[in-house]
Amino acid sequence: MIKTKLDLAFDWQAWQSTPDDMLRMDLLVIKRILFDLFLIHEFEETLLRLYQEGCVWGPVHSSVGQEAVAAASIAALRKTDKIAGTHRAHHQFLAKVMKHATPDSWDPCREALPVEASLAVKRTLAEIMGLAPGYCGGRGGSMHLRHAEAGVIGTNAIVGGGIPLATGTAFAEKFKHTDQVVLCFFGDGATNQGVFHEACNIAGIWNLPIIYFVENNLYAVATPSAEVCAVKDLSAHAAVYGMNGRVVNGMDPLAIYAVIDDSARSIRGGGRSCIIECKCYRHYHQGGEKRGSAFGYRSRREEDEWLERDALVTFPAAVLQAGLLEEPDLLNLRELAQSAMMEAVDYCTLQRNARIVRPELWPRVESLREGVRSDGREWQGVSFSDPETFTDLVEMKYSDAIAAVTGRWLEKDDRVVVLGEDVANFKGGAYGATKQLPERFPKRVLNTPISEAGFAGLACGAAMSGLRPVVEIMYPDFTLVAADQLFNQISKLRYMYGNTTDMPLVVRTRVAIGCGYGGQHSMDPAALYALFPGWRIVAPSNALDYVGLFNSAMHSLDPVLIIEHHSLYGRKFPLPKDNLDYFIPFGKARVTREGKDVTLITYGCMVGRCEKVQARLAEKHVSAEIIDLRSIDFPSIDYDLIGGSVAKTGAAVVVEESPRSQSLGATIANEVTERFFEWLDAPVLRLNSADVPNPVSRVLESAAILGEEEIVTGVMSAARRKWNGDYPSRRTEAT
Ligand SMILES: Cc1ncc(C[n+]2csc(CCOP(=O)(O)OP(=O)(O)O)c2C)c(N)n1
Ligand SMILES: [Mg+2]
Repeated sequence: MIKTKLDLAFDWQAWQSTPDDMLRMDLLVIKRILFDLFLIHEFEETLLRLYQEGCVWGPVHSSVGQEAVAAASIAALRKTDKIAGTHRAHHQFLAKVMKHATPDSWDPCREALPVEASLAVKRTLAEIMGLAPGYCGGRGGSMHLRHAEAGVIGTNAIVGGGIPLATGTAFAEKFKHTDQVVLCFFGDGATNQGVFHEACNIAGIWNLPIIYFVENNLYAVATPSAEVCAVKDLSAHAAVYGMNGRVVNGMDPLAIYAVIDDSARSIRGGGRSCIIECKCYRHYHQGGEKRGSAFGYRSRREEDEWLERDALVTFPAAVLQAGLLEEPDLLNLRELAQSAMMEAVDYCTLQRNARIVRPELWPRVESLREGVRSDGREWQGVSFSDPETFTDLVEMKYSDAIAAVTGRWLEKDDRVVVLGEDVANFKGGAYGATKQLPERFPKRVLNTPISEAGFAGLACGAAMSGLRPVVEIMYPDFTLVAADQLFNQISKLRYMYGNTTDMPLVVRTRVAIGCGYGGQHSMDPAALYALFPGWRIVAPSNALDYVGLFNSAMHSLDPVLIIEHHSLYGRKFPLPKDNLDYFIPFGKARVTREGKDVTLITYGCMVGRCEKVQARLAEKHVSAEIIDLRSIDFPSIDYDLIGGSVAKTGAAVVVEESPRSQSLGATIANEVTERFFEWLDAPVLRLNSADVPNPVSRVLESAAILGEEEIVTGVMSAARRKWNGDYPSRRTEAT
């Protein structure tokens, strides 16, 4: 056996400053770092007092102990660079908004605080207190801060959840050929989350302009980092993602500044992304004002040692010792920070017998439901088509129509990018849905790693940063692998960030029920996505609808799920010749077949199955009206059309291919009953496939799937109940 020792091609360094570095630093930068240090500290201590006084609702994860990390790292960025943070992000947020609100030439030792900067402190406090003047109108609070103009993409309360978004922003910046860098902050705990690794992998292969910055404060709540990670230095992870790794002391502002400055420069010049680990300490417990030792997971001695090393003590002392500033300068800086904070407290609170929140600053309760989705401004001036009126039609396969309309968008909108597994292989994806697009748009149709959470989250960040991603999730079941990104992030962030972002992305996925692929490849995802109201969902039952709904999806400022079905892929449908640009509105269903006895409410591939059943029902003297819902997220279901139909037929059956427990039907049936009870002559019936994970065996699978025969039987029973047990045939004869 020949064993050869292998080396990782990995540039790994620890950085530490020397007294000489201090002398080489720009004095203005030192003053700014000092000011930010004092301001962040003052802010956090004041916030904890407000919290104890009952003025702050929700947790306060203070950054006391980690002030220098944010102050120095953000000092090394440009104003236009972006940052993302976590549940513990007041320090980063404040440093970035202050950078935005002050001129680069502002000298905090000599000049007053600019008005915009004073307002930035006030608005940051207001947001954390849940007040209307906050950057997200109080919707986000302490853990979900966003200020896009200042370059704060957003902070995130899901540990690790924001990392793919930040990576998506870096992707967008590279795609747009800017030279901006993203600094993505997170804790040691987040490095054990899968999305951290998925995002790093994508950033590594695409060499994205991002710095992953681990604030390793040694604990995740009360769990020591060493107990949950076998690697001592977390930047070692960089080795496997083709990145550079750096370690720096969080109490050494000069080293932090230098390492960020160096990394950002290198990235702007096309160099590798990197993972920087900053060893630091939070002096308090996870949240609130007690020390960690009060909970027994660390010792007072350890805490006291870190307090002695605290940058808030050591850095000003080093600046004095170097003779760069005098004691009165430091006093000035401290007073400036304190007065900015006092003004912010006065802005947000009143001192009566006790301190209270200024009542006039609470958000309007009437605004509660605003901002879950776009206000619809994107639809002004858009004219919609009724495809029934089209003449001059040509035949096209459903899958070719997907590729054609996607290609049309790639052609006409340079913000569009297509992402997914194998989308650029086989000349157009595993099932032809991107046919010919890889060769026409090689830089915009991109194969991703098998990394659903990573690329769904990347699309989220990219959409928030001005791109229009189209993401293919190969099988809907894989949604569950990316659930946090799709549901906690994509669906909720517009609302949580106070309607300060749009989320224009499209997810396409192809249902494969009926292919023998089994229980992990046979999901109808409609009901799952419908649980999260940020999502719009369409399920085009034919190519004509596909094109019109795809166009609306691409134009929408909300995330849209397009549910395709394998049984439609190979079928040909009419399409207007030379016109792939028409829009079909969301929320408009269609009667595909008229009838007078019972309304079948359905969508997607079941439309065709119901149409086939209609003839068999007619033989049994039951006349069925078929409604193709098209839009199937709950707020978009076209109850006007359904109501009109039910008023005529007096009976409704919801027909879905999904198992009963994973279907939209319960909600639809309930709404129809509540809204149209007086018109109903029978309870609303639901027909679904069997409640089992789809079995592979051909016999079992076809027994599981709701087939024509069962639809006939189900609809007949609805008709019988409508006619009080009379057989439809007798009733028909009688009328
Ligand atoms: C996915 C997820 N799991 C658990 C939590 C609960 N939680 C909030 S903060 C935290 C610790 C995070 O530790 P770390 O990443 O080291 O950041 P630090 O708090 O030390 O800044 C945990 C477990 C969460 N918010 N999200
Ligand atoms: Mg930690």
